[in-house]
Amino acid sequence: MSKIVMNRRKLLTIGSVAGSSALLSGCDAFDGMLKGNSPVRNFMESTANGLSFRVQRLLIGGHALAQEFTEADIRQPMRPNGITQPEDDTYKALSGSNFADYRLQVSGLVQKPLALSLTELMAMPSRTQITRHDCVEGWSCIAKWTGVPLSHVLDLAVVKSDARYIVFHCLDTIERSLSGEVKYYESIDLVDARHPQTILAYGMNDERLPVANGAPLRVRVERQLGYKMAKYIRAIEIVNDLSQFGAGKGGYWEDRGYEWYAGI
Ligand SMILES: Nc1nc2c(c(=O)[nH]1)N[C@H]1C(S)=C(S)[C@@H](COP(=O)(O)O)O[C@H]1N2
Ligand SMILES: [Mo]
Repeated sequence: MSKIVMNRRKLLTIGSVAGSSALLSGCDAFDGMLKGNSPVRNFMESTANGLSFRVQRLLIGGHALAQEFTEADIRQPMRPNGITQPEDDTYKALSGSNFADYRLQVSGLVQKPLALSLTELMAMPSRTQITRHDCVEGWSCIAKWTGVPLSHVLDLAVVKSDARYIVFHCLDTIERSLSGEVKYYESIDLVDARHPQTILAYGMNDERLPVANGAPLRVRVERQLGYKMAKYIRAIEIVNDLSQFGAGKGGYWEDRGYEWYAGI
């Protein structure tokens, strides 16, 4: 096993710079170096994606765990990024009543569509993990996450055999332009969805998930870059084709050029 990991590390040497594996400690490390639309960064990103998808799936399979850390490694509060305070009326109404009326919708290619309250989600089996979040902007942060494994929710809904992807629909509007409002969305495949560290998190650093970090519910997909980890999740839809959402690339940032498979 360690030999395989070594091989993977070697192969991913270039790619890991974008994901900043192992090298970073604080949130601000690398800030300023990988900003903007630099050709170096673009090269590293595309290399990381092309390599990591093939290498991760072929050499280490779908279920290798991302590194987990200890309490002592949590050196600062989780840095919020992207939308940190949704201005949407629906969101404001839900947060105004402390998410008592929140229901996670689970629909699409399932035998039993679900609508789950936070109380129901929190009563399900839970997993807690201390992991490092790597943003494509070049910073990383270690935090403790608690939530229900996505695989558990998928089993309750009974996923149909032709399903391939999970789409996360979010409550926050990330873009307001002349052509309209765009809500954040993301998607992962069923291998990542059923990964043991993929959780729907409602807790962070032993407290309820703060609004800035995605309350009431955000996904953790620990072997992927930060933009894959949708915050403010309203619904999860199980599908076999991503072309019908947004511009068809599988996520808000993917529709703007980022790779769909952001493995690190
Ligand atoms: N709904 C939603 N999810 C999102 C974003 C966002 O703007 N809206 N930003 C993404 C990006 S780029 C990152 S790095 C992480 C940031 O999570 P954090 O605020 O907990 O640091 O959330 C991701 N998920
Ligand atoms: Mo990010």
